[in-house]
Parts: sequence; structure tokens; C-alpha cells
Amino acid sequence: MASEQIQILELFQHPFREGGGGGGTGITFPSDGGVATRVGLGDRTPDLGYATTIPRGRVFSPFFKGHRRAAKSLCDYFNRARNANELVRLAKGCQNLVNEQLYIYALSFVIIRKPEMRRLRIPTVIETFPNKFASQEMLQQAQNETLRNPTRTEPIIINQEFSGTLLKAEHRVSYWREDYGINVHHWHWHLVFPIELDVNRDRKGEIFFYMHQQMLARYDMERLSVGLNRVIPLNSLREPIPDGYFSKMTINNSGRAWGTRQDNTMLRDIRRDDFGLGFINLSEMEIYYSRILDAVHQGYMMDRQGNRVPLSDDPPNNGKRGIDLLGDAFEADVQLSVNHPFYGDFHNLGHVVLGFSHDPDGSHREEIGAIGDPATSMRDPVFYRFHKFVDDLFEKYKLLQRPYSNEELGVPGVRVTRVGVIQEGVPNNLKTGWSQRDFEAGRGLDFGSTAPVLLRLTHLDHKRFDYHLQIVNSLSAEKEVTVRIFLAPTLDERGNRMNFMDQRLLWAEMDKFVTKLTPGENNLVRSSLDSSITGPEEATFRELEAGREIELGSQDAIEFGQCGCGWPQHMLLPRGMPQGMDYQLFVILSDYARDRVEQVIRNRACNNGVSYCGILDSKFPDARPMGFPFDRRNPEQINGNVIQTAEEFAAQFDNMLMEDIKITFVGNNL
Ligand code: CUO
Repeated sequence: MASEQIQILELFQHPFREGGGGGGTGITFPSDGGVATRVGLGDRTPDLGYATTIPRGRVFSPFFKGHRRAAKSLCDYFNRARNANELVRLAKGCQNLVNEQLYIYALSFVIIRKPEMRRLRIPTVIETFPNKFASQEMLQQAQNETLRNPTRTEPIIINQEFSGTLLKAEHRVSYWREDYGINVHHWHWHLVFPIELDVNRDRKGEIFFYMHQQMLARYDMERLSVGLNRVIPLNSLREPIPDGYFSKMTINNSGRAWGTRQDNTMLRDIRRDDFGLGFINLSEMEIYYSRILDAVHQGYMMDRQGNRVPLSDDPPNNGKRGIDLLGDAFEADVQLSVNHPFYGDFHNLGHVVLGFSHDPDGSHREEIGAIGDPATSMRDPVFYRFHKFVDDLFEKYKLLQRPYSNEELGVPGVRVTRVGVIQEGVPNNLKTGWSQRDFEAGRGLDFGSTAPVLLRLTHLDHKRFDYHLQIVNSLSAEKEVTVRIFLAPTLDERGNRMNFMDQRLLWAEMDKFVTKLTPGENNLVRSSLDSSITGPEEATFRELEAGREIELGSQDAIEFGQCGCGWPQHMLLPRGMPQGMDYQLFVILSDYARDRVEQVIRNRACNNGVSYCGILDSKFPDARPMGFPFDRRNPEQINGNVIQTAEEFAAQFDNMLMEDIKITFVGNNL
């Protein structure tokens, strides 16, 4: 086991290095990214299918249709391996024949998904591709310093404002957009919810909606913390994009830069044959969008045979929820979309047209921008504008659903009497500040030195805290409930209280867990470390080489996770303000009898970050619509009382309670 792990780690090192594995085997790559020609490989010819269609040194992105086809070929090829040794052999045989980023993507995909290999762990993508997390200039500086002094042990400090200055208000929140952890999470999310790779995970379309909606809620909370308004959607493909983005990063080790975007760039039709994209017309995208909007308003989609597929979150006969169908049609997977030719591929094409806005026809030979790759797209402000546009359509659908009934919302006999948080002995005032984490960049670079190259990244952070809940069960028997905890800012941009519908989209899930209440008073303490949205970070090469053997299903496997999917623990809280910022906690207990999903969870080693990532090979372990109860509009009246705010809503139910808390940003004094 240990040697297999070490061999796997070797595959992830120096992805840009030439000469390893089966290099020089006679495949030639056209510079325009067309299909590579396979010549003279005899019986060593790996059957790589379309995997060789992406040139080395260029971007690989699952947002491109052609790249998904290449990924399918390489994943199929690696999937033949029955064990780690075979995978190592296959991988080494084609390492120099395929695009480096595709290679790491396919290796990661197979290791995560194949039951025979789940005990193996993949190193963090930061160390495999440091060029997706730090600027070229800083990496170059780090290399130079290391070459000058190979025994150097001090890290190179990555300046948090490397991509822009505060001259532009949007950059106030770039520490959040460019946080390494959220970008790793997003890369991993798209790896474990791939499209067109024969993966049909439970409620995939719905989780696409929910995970991205929650990231937007968190982004807006963060924006309010730094005095910015909530993000404004990119409501039209024909308007200038107000925010430019210059990532300062590179795509490969030879200095090929990501594309950039000036402020106020217009989107245009795309003609990028070098990416095998053919024509992408904005007008066609608008038609796809409008067909989905029609479906929302009409209440049904149309399948390929012309049959109506009803859109409802209360689907008859336990069919798919409407939100799930919409997510699958929007994202969009040829195999899962109810009618792919008709509803198109709006979301993926959106990433592509945004990414090529600076060079839509390739006349400048420029690469796609950071928005074009899931590992870097969250760095770009337009990511949020675009996803807000996508989310708005999902929300239009959600608002057409009936409000939840009292029976669905309540849990008779159960009352939450007290709720709060305690951090380092202080109640209801959480502190945030800066921390640093070091990564090794030398494993991903290739500059002829084996000396470690350390990078020090600064990130938002907080000390662990606990939720304290006092609950009275007045039933005569034990009662199983799901505890759902949300956080939202109390006030809007103008310092006003929000009504239910305004605050609805800001509620960020903090935790969700199942517990048994004994009759009488129950005092629950729940650690922030156990959050349902966060997961342990992917391990660094060093941590993995330190050689902790991970048994499948063991506590270690759960703690350290192989999945890597999950919101980073250090980003669980919004920054808040130096003078303290008002937030509200909302706790709702729901009846577990209604939430329960009957199943035996097969892969316990990958069940972190469940609310954002589900559980591999298992159903999503909560039968309610994701986002319950804030995914729907509020009932206008409950028990004759008009409901306009979350407080008025919570006041109608014993099983809900709100509490005011503060979040104070203390900078370097954490
Ligand atoms: Cu995650 Cu657009 O889906 O980025």
C-alpha cells in the first residue's frame, strides 16, 4: 500500500516535465489542437482515442465540449487498470502524449471513483499546478531564490493583492475570490460532478444549482462585510462587462499566460477552431436561455420525442424534481439533459464566451481567461455576475413553487429554547482574521532543482467555535430531528433590515446534522469543525509522503478525506467588520422521518462536505429540496399572522429560533 501511494504521488509531480513515461513515441501534435496522429507505436500503442486532441502546454477545461470528449477517452483508458500498479504503468505510458492538465484530471477522476483505488490519496492541486494559484512573477522569484540558495528554508510570501489594487472597489474582495481553498474546492467539485463522463450522481442538477447558489450567498455576505453591494447579475450577453480581470498567472511552465479582460469588454461570437469549438453564437445562447425560461414559465420541458416533462419540486410518482431537471439542462450534460439539442449548453458556453472575450476569433493567439478553468474561474469577478444570472433563472423557477406547508415546516412537540455560538469562551461574537499556510511549489514546477520551493499564502481564518442549542422535547419518546443552521447578514447595503424574500438568498448553510432528542431538555454542543459543508483539505505531498496508511472506511480516511470536495474550513465565516458586523443565526429542526433517505452508505471514505458534494456512490442523504426552507418563498400568512420577515416566520414555529450575533474582523491579531 505504502509503495503504491508513493508511486501514485510520483505521477502527480512535475506534470510539465518532458522525458518521463512513454515519451518520444512518435505522436505528432498539430499546433491548432486538431486530432493528433498516431504513428509507429507497435504493440505499445496506447489506445488513447480523443485524449491526444488537446495539445500539451495548453489549457484543458471540462467547460469545452471537445475537452470533455478527450477526458472521456483518457478516463476510459485509465479505467482499465485493475489496481494501482496497472494505473501507474498505463499513466507512465502516455504521460508525454497527452495534455498535462487533462492527465492529472483523468488520473484524479479514476483514483477517486474506482473502488480498488479509493484508499490512495491524491495530492492537493495547488502543489501539482502552483501556476494556477500564484503569479508567474512570484513563482519565478521563488525559483530564482532557490537556485541561488538551495538550502533556503524561508517561504516566498505571496502578496494578497497581486492581481490588482484597491483603486478598484471590486478588488476589496479579491482576497476571497482568489483564496486557494475555494478554488481547490471548485476544481474538485467539477471533478466529482463531471459532465459527459458516464457519471449520473443522485440529484446532480439540483446540487449544481444549490452549491453555486450557496457560493453566491457567501460571496454576497463577504461583499457586505467590505462595504460593497451584493453582486449584480450579468443580465445580458450584449452588455459590456464592467470588471476586467488580469490573473497574472500562467497556463504552463513556459510562461504561456492566461487571457485577460479589460474593463467594459463586450462579449462576441466565438470562432476558436484551435479549441475545437467551431462557432459559438451569442444569439444561439440567447435562444437556449429563452427556451429554458419558457419551460420555467410553462411549467414543463419538452423531451426529444415532444413529450411534456413537468417541472415541479413536488414531482408526481417520485420523479425528478424540476430543479434537478433544470440543473441538468443548464449545466449541461448531453446524457442527462432532457433534450440537449433543444435546451443547449448555456452554462458551459457561458464560461467559454466569457473566457474568450478578449480574442474571440483567435487572431491574437491568446489563451482563454481564468474563467475558462474550474480551478481558476472563481478568481474572476465575472464568475459571480454570470452565475448570478444563471441562479436568477433557477430562482424564477423556485418562486413558482408553492410555499412549504405548516406540516412540512413544523415538528410538533419540539421547541428550540436557546441558540448561540461560543468561541474561546466568548458568546455570540465570532472573530475572523488572517492566517498563513505554506505550500511546496517545486513539485509542480520544473526548473532543474530538487530543493523545496515554499510559498506562503495568506487567507481569511477563524478559531474554531461551537454552536450551543437548548431544545425541549415534550414528547414521551425520543425524537429524531435534522438540525439545520444558517447564517445571514442582518442588514442590507443601506443598513436596513431585510424582508424574508430579500434575505432569502443570503442565508448560507453553516451546518446540518441528525440527532436524537431525549424526552425533556436537551443541550447540544456542535463544533464548527464538523460542518456539513466543509471538508478536510487535500493533503500536501509532504503530508502524504509522511506515510499514514489509510484504510478504507477508517476514521483517518473520513478525517483526512480522499474526496477533497468541500468548502474550506477557513472560509466558513464571512470576514465581518473591524467594528463588528451584525449577523443572524437561524436554526430549524426538521422531522427526520421526512428527511430520511433509505440507503446503506457504501463509500464512507468520501463523505465530507456532504451538503455541497453529496456522498460518492450514494444518494444525497436528505430527502428535502436543497436549501430547505429558504429555497421557496414564505407563506404569506401562518395561523392568521402576516409573514414578511424571517423573524416573523421563525416566531410561528417552536422548532425554529433566531439569534443575533456579531462577526468582528481582527486582521493579523487572530
Ligand atoms: Cu462551477 Cu460555472 O459551474 O463554474
